[in-house]
Amino acid sequence: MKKILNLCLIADAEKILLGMKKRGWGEGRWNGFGGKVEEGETIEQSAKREMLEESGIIINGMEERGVIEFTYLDTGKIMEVHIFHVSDYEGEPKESEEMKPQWFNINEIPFESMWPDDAIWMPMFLAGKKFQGVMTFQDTNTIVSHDLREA
Ligand code: 8OG
Repeated sequence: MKKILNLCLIADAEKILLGMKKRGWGEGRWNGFGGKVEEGETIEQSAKREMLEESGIIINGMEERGVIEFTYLDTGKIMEVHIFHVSDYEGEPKESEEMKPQWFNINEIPFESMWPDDAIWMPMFLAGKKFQGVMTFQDTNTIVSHDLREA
């Protein structure tokens, strides 16, 4: 069954906030903040909830930039991830049980320690473009095919 998830990124021309995932899916990788959409929630509500739970930050303004459907051939998992750009927020990032936040210079994004697809879509995200795509993974480390286009 397809799961719907959100992914929230605070970024401007100089810096981006990432968190080191401390446990579970994506453990050991730098990523934005987010998780599964729960029953009764809109995708935006779930994005705000996850951002607050994982980083202590309250989102005041956000824009959906992209949707990517991921298929993992080894497990049969299908995940639709809605990617948001957070433009207005309150609070300072705080470490949570799931994430250790850190600001990165926009020219020093640690792609080698991130999901391998991030290097593919992040340039469009950072350029303020809207995009949609599909990515097929053999397992969590290996992309076998992808199709990403501006929406
Ligand atoms: O609740 P949970 O920690 O399982 O949520 C997973 C988070 O990871 C969610 O925000 C969606 C995000 N995510 C994936 N796959 C990928 C990916 O390939 N790249 C990035 N950057 N994030 C991903 O599930």
